[in-house]
Amino acid sequence: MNENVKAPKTLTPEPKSFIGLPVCTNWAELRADAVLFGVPHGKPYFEKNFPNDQSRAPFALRSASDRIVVGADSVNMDYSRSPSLSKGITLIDGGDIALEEGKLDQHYSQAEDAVRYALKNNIMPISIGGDDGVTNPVLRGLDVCENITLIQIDAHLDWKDERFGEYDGYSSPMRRASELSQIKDIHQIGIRSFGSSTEKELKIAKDWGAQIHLARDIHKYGIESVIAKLPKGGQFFITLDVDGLDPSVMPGTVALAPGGLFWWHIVELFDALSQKGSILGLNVVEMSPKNDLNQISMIGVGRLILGIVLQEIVKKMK
Ligand SMILES: [Mn+2]
Repeated sequence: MNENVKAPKTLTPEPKSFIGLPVCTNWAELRADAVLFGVPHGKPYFEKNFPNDQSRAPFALRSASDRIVVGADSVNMDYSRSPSLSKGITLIDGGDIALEEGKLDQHYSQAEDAVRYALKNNIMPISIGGDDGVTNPVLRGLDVCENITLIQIDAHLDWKDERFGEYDGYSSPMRRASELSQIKDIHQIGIRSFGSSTEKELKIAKDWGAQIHLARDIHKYGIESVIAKLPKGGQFFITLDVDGLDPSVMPGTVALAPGGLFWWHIVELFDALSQKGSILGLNVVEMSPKNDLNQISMIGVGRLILGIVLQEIVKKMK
């Protein structure tokens, strides 16, 4: 277990905090049940691709605040008051991880520090990318915990060892995860696309024991077929690449692939994780504001975040 726990340096959230939450950029003073923070920059494969549109996602998500929840109360206010943010739950906007002098290594290590610092202090980390490269440091920061079941929602397998010499890019997060001692098992949910693995990597993933749940099977047999395979009493960490969802649900992404998960699939999956065990935290990546449609992807992601935080923390308070 890593004992080297440091608070990250973060910047004031722009244009305003997520759903009007209180802001804390000095994490040494952070007291909360959960903290949301941006990690705008994944390591690019080519310099010309930096920065990318995904790096604007924390800004775009916060910009959609007024359409995510009203009065920071219940997400489902029209038909259910509970769970509710007014029940003494502290969710804080922790700002964005800084990018000092363009140093991506430092950006990554601060993202790692942020996750580690939050977990060590019993605060649920909610990291907002950035492209899927961001997932690499986020998962490394989980090393203050053990026996984690990693839940990856994604159209892509992401088991490439490296691409263009980069080992920490957006095609490698599951490969890097498989090397971490804190990751006990991996469930890959919504898989249906191409580009982040070949037959060789697929074999490596299967040999390692990754459980691959194809989107096609989920539509055929229901999300219950996935839920049945998740460990009871599991300690789950969710990494959500929004391209795992169907483009009709989440158009605001880059690597669109037909046939993805629908809204209620993901809601039921998250509810089941909370019922079966505990959710350590959430990482959301690959949101692309320029491809979004009337902010629907940002609204969806915002509501998923609140759903998880509220459900999980209300459960702990009982
Ligand atoms: Mn993907």
